[in-house]
Amino acid sequence: MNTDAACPATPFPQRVASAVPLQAATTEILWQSAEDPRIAARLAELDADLGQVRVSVDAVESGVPQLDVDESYTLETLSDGVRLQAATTWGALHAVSTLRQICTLHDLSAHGLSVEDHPRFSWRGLLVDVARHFIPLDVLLRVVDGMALLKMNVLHLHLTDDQGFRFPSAAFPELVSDEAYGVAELSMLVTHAADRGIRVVPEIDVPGHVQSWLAARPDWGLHEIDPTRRFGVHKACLNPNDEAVYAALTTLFKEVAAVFPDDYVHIGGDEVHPAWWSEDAALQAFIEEQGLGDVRGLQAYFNRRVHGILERLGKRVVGWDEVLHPGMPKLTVQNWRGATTRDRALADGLACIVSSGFYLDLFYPADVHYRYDIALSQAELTAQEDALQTDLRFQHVADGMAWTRQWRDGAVEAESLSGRLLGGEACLWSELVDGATLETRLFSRLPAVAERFWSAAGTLDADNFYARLGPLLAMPPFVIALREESQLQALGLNAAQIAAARYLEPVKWYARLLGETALAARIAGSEMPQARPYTCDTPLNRVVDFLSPESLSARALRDMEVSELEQLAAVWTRLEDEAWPEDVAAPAAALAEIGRLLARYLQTGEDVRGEIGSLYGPHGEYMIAAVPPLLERLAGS
Ligand code: TNX
Repeated sequence: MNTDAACPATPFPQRVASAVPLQAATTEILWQSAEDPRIAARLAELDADLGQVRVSVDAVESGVPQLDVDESYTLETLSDGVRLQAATTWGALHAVSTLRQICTLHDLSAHGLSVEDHPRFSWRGLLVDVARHFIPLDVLLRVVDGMALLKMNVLHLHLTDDQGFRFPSAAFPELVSDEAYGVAELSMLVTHAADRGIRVVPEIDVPGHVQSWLAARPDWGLHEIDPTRRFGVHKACLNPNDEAVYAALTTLFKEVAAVFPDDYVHIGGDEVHPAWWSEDAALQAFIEEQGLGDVRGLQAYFNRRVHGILERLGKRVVGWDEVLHPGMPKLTVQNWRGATTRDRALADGLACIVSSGFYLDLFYPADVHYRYDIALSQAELTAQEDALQTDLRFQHVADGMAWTRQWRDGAVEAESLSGRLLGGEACLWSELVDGATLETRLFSRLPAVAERFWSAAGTLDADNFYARLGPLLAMPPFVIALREESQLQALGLNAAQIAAARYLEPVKWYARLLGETALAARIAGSEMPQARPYTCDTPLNRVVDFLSPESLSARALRDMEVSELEQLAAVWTRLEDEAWPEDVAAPAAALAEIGRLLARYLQTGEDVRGEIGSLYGPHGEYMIAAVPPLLERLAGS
């Protein structure tokens, strides 16, 4: 049986017919096979008395995990303890994660339990962008712990970009940002991850997204360029017709391979700005001479060269979906620009990792990610993309979302898709995320993605998922509500303000990142990154930064008793009496007005839905998350 990743409460815990309550005072491991130190360590961390844990692991693994290892396991409660069986350490580690969830969220002793579990996809990843904002090692270690609890198995580190270079190159120290990891730190991360069944895949993004490199090494590009703190697509690009560039990449990737033992290396390849290459006479002559066609063909040439370098290092290579081209080497394609690049990759016989639908930087609620099943047909997935534009929650960004339809150019109709769907990756780009804000941003929605990648295709009941999500998010290392509360307290909010702020959410999609001017420019077809409101130096220290992107308080309004609604309405009407941070004053006033409208409805039965709906937002960078569930609640009552 295939079961849930996020919380194994459903559907699997089945009462074993003869189960008697567990009478355990201590946990004692009885090895039925060779002792497995990794399993012993994880079991020792469980804060529970499990009795005798009989562990049988056919293949005890001491190295790093790889794609396609056997991750299946079985668990069973016995009268005096638990039986855990797995073909490999990797499967046994998942069994311990399941046990940890059960011990925390349920009463193990009351459950006769029989679980037979395995993942649906073997690549269940998370990208963390450590380049735009540096993410300290201790945060990454907790990210790994959270991934392990969700049975995810690939941490993709986006190590380099225009704004930062976080890999500690000894050969090219001039590239390395002031804030970067040490080799020992990265090795510790790799070990910490492997001990939890997680691979670490490094990304060195080339040939675009390299302004940080070229500011230090202009000889690898075509023009002198300053360092940048701005976001957006930059023109800086490596010179693809310079042997010194390939020599440097050979040296750099050797260093990367020495630190990251995984079979895969990611070479980026996204958003290569055409300006430098198309305006350079020598490169145009090179394109002509080599019959490459255009700058896209030139990127395919570059990719073939880089693929060759990595192949000689024994690596397999992943690239973003812009690498798709008739002249491309055999790369694994990571889809991100909407659903259709998945089928373009699969139609070319390539392996594919799906990330469109799982962008955690877009502030989407979990249900959006939860229903995006990566094995659905292209037509079903594009229909889901289109549906977001008519979803009330995304009305304020519907025009921007419609702009992404251009990504469907070149879509193929699936006649035969011979490539392999390896799995998927959630992505957390960090323009608006730093070490202090990452965990709330990430863990609030990651369980939805993890469950999508692990569980059976039919596990799609969002209400059921949300019923399990709240308790799960209270577990370490997630502790969403606790972290949110202490960070809002540190901003000076009192308890009433924190409770009210929990009915707000950040605006959706790229509305924060682009701001009004750049958003309008993008829709009009001329992106103006200089008009973006945020840079690397903008402090991420306001309420909007610490709030969970999805308000579970708001969701709970759908089922609230009338008496509770009355109390809430009364509390909201008084919100303007509080001293609010400047950017929260407007949404707080709107919530107060909604309180008055709700009170009026509850007293008179008058239809106030139109007025409540008109207060939804945006109010600066906030939406009143309470509005959509309230409208639903009022429609139903
Ligand atoms: C596009 S997604 C990018 C990233 C940005 C993201 C959000 C992808 C492969 N490239 O460099 O962080 O948009 O702005």
